[in-house]
Amino acid sequence: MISFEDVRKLFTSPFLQLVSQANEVHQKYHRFADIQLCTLLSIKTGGCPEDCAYCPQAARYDTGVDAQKLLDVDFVVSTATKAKDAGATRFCMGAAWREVRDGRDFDQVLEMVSKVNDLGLEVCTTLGMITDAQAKRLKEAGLSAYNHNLDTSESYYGKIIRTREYQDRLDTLENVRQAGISVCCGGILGMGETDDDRINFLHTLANFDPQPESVPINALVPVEGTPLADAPPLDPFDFIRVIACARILMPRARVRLSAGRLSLSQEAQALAFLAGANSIFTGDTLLTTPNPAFNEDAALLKKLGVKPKAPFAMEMSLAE
Ligand code: SAM
Ligand code: DTB
Ligand code: SF4
Repeated sequence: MISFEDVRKLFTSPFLQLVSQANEVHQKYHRFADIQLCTLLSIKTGGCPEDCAYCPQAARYDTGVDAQKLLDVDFVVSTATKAKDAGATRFCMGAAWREVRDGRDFDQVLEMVSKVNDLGLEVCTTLGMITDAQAKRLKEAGLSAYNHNLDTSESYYGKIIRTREYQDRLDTLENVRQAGISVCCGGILGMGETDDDRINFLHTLANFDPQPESVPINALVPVEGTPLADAPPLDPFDFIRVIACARILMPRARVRLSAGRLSLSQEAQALAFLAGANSIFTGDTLLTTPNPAFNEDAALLKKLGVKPKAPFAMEMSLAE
């Protein structure tokens, strides 16, 4: 059990000391050359009944994102194939659902999972809340990981989302874990949370047993029409501080520099990698918001001398 005070001590340590410590942990558990490229696809966009204050896909906010139906399996498979050809080794499919409902749409998602898995990509989905039975079906279809974020501290959560409880999130994460699916769980910075909220959020994540295999750290992408449209911009040093803490507290996890990279300079991103981030989303769009252009990311990685991660399927065959 990692104590709240230990997390606070770490979080409040001088910036350079923290980054240096994170870097030491990073070098012990990972290789700098190993930065995983992931591609996101919104398979069901908009029209979500939830009230997440940051989200452009919530139906109740006028954000210009229209509700669409679930995408065709063939379109998804062809997008995943292109992502693989462009060097991605993980393909993440997101749906603007509160929760998964059994039926035709879920069956179609299971088919997508199975076909993307057949391409030799790690396959992740983020579909909202799921039951234990749904988690088992996803696992059987070949799902590698399920993304479900805590987003922030338990006490600040109620200020951001009122249509579900923190405990609902924890229950879904437990269902994912019990089904033998790897857990992808992180949060968003820059929503008006305090340092104590950030410490609390890191404390909760780090005390999951086992810890999450994947921790996406997002900077809020402010979207017009959402309640957080005018949130003040996040200081990149605060972003990197949380990444460094995540690396130290969860040494084996893949810490993902996720949404919000457009507001970070390439130098700030380089510092984030030194502090332990080892994954990015590539492609011009995240789910609905813009992301750095693929060519810019390729140029950045080249400048840094890092090579993308080999597909896990290849790693497995090498290990045999
Ligand atoms: N509906 C599902 C859910 O909420 O779990 C899955 C999709 S939801 C868009 C996935 C995650 O995207 C959210 O948990 C949140 O962390 C992140 N996200 C959404 N809008 C964002 C924004 N404007 N800026 C940063 N991250 C955002
Ligand atoms: C996560 O933590 N970040 C990604 C992924 N999980 C699904 C999503 C970011 C979405 C940003 C807002 C958008 O593009 O709509
Ligand atoms: Fe819906 Fe997910 Fe957006 Fe919340 S974050 S409004 S649940 S799509």
